[in-house]
This record gives sequence, C-alpha cells and structure tokens, in this order.
Amino acid sequence: MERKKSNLCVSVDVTKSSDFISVIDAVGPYAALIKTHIDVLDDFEPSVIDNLTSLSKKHDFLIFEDRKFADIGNTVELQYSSGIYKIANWSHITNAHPVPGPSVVTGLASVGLPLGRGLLLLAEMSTKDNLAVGEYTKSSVRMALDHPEFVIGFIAQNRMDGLATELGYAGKDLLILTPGVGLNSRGDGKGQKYRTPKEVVEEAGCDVIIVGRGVYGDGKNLDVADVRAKAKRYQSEGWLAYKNRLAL
Ligand code: 5BU
Repeated sequence: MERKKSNLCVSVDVTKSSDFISVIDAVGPYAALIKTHIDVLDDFEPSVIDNLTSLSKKHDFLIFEDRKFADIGNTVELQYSSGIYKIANWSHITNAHPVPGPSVVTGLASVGLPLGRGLLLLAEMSTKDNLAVGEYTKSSVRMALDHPEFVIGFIAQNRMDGLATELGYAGKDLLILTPGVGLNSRGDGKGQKYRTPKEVVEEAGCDVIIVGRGVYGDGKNLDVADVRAKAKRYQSEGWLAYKNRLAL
C-alpha cells in the first residue's frame, strides 16, 4: 500500500476470462490488491491463473480470492487446496465466515500457513439487514485475535479496535478491508449498500476500499480506458481519505 500509494482493492467480477485479464491489466497500476471470485468465470482454465500471477508480479499487487469459506475444518482444507481452482496455490489472501467457529481458521491455516498465506475473517457485511452484527461481530474479533499467526484482518464496515480493547486485546489492531464502496450510487437494488471512500476510510476508520462495479461498470461492452480512469480516481480518493485519517 505504501509503495504504490494505494489502499484500493479492485473486485473483478466479470464472467469472461479475456475481460477478467483485460480489466486486471488496466487497473493493476492503481490497485494494492485484486479481489477475485474465480468460480464466476464461464471459461475458466488453468492458464487464467498463470496470467493472473504474471499480472500480480508485473503490477505489484496481491491476489485475494473472496471464497468466503464456511464449513468444517476438513472440508475447508479440501476446498482451499484442491478441486479445479487450487486456491491456496495462487491466492495470497482469502477469507472465511466465522460461523463454524475457530476450526474454520485452523483448518485453513493447516494449508495456508506453510505457503505464507493470510486470512481475513468476515466480521461485518455490506448488505441490507445482514446478520453479522453485535455478539457475532465481537466473537469474530476474538477468533481473529486468537489466531494472529494466520489472520491478518477483517472484512468489515468499521474499525474493530474498540471491540479488541473490550475483549482484552488492547493495542492489537488488524487490517479492515471494506466492500460496498461507490462514488456514484448508494445501492444496486439487490441488497448492496454503498458508501464513499471518505465515509469508509475517514469516518468509519477502515483501511482498504474494495470497489467492483464502481470501476468496471456493468461488465458489458468494457471500455478499458474508462475502467483505467475509474481505478485511478478511486485510488486517489481512497489514498486522500487515508492520509486525512492518519493526519487526524
Ligand atoms: P461491487 O460491484 O463493488 O458491489 O462488488 C462488491 C464485491 O465485494 C463483490 O465481489 C461482493 O461479493 C463482495 N462483498 C460485498 O459486496 N459485501 C460484503 O459484505 C462482502 C463481500 Br463480505
């Protein structure tokens, strides 16, 4: 983030591999992180991963497969390491729902730790009326801070350091990555809620803005120059908000 002056994570949820790679190559210079849902690609084949990995090196970004693991330890180990996607082989960061309890973290860690991977726990969500609130969020923070060797942060809508202090972990602070960010809209009509980079970073104290359709539009008739310009705009708005918060 510091090296690229970017706290932007671009979420690339398009269904054609060629669009996927074009968008990532266009936004790569502006993003610290690229977030994928690899299972939405209609025409996935292993070469997509080779291309993604090359772009990660070319543009100096990390890869975050937004897999949202949520099963027993044994199953998540298999889902993380095996199958068509072999996520642990190429994704630097992935995430999990805390709902199964700490065994979801230890299961994933058994695969990810030897490979130097990191995990985010979903402490809060951006959707209207979601259930990740109150005691659930607090337990997520406890679960994360009990596993500092593997858990590097949260997907959340707010800073979690207050809860950490309440739980007896004063001074322990992890990254907050926040989806539901858009400059031109407050929602998508399908439950998603958007806030601006200023609201998310300066006001709610989050660290990384996750932006999907705000950058690539509806995914139809991609205009790569426009996608690049949007990524540049989110990078500068996000970084300005981050600098403003640090100066507070
Ligand atoms: P959008 O196009 O900026 O709305 O995409 C947001 C992305 O973040 C999308 O890939 C979601 O799966 C992801 N997301 C989210 O929107 N809200 C959440 O609470 C979580 C993930 Br967790």
